[in-house]
Amino acid sequence: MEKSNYLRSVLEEASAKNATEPEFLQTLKEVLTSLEKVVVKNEDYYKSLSLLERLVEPERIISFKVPWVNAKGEIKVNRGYRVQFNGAIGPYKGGLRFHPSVNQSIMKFLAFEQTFKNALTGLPIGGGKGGSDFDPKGKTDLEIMNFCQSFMNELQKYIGADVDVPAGDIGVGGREIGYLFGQYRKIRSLYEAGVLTGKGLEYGGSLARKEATGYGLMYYMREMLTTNNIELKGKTAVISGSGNVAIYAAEKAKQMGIKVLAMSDSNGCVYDENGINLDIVKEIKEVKRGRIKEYLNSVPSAKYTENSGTTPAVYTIKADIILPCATQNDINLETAKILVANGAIAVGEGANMPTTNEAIEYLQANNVLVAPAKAANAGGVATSALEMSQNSMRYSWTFEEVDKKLENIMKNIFKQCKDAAQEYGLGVNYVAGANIAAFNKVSKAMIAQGVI
Ligand code: NDP
Ligand code: 2IT
Repeated sequence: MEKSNYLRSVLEEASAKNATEPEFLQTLKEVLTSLEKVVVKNEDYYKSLSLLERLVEPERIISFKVPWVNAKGEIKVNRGYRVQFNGAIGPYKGGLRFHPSVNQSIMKFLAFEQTFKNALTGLPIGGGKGGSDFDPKGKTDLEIMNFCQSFMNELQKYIGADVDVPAGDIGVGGREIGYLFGQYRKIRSLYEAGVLTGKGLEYGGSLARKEATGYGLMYYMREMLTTNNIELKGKTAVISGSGNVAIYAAEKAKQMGIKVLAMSDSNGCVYDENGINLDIVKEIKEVKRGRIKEYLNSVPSAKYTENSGTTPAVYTIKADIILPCATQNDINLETAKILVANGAIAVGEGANMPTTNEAIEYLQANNVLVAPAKAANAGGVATSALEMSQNSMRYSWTFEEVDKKLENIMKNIFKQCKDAAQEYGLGVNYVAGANIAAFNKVSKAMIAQGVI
């Protein structure tokens, strides 16, 4: 294959410049490498515009102090971020993550991926991401509220319905969005519904937003499998995670006739040979905010395995469909080898970058279909964009209307991945297909708007 010297030099320069940011470098390598054939075709043109150099540099990185008072009256300080990566297609859009692991590298990788993902939705949204190294685990409601209010005191300077529209991600769900929205409304003395998405249904939220990422993942999976003549009905699945994405992926999988054998959290996984009972998982995670291990209190016949080593226990369970819906780099090369040995057919990335670059290569080389995160989990942000549309119209669609739009969007996203892979002779490499299709859109928008 012809190589692009331009692409290689941009990657080298970016690697040197971002040497201390491994997650950001990982996504840059995956994306740029998969664009080789596209860049080779337009080498001189892109080089003359310094297009790739401009693509890999965030438009703006905001970092701020978040002081707050805990239930004991102690003063705590966390660090907040918002990375506004690329606004060529629309206002910056992307979630907020509250997790102790949050740092600038993770924020940049997520915001970069979000730019590509949002382009694939076909809706007018640019790419951004934010969050904090705050750990919500074990905090009281009041502590969460205090933190969210302090976080918003600063964040409000940088967001707005036509500027930047945050939503949820790990550790940020309906409760947090409510507190963030309340504080924004108080500070600005303004009811600006479209400033945040994932809102409660009583104050401007969209029906089906909560379900959208997981449902969308399964709509994409169905397109991918049926295109490859594989029936979904009767298959088995395991799901890493038991948060928002995992729960609604499991719900839709079950509706499609797939048996979900196991789900997990960061401590370990539960295996239920009769299929996971989602009502129990919802009660544990959405109501009690407990641990997945508690599933055994309701289903004593289920098995719980604590995580140990570098392969989360959930991936040692044999299943046809593997749905990583927890966090980044959950599936490394060693885990990919276990999945292949166990006869997995497909991996659907509900989480962002859950599979390392080496693991993706190994899975694809061994005929496991990979549904790439940027495409397969885009249903969440797409439905956020539908929430923004409803807010602008001061109107709301029914659950069925939103769900139907989501399904069509996911079908269209899969088609873009498939067509781009075909055009460049990449077979069923939908990972490259997603990157190419998204790049084509973002790059055209950037070129049209000049050097800004
Ligand atoms: P939640 O906070 O609702 O759930 C996260 C789940 O992942 C929990 O079960 C958590 O377990 C588990 N987990 C395991 N290991 C880790 C780890 N090291 N760090 C963080 N979580 C871990 O988050 P979401 O379901 O919203 O997000 C899951 C993934 O999906 C993330 O990668 C997110 O970026 C992505 N995503 C989310 C979208 C959304 O709309 N929410 C849209 C598109 C992608 P524990 O409780 O033990 O921490
Ligand atoms: O990773 C993601 O796409 C999200 N966390 C959802 C972002 C959004 O704006 O709904």
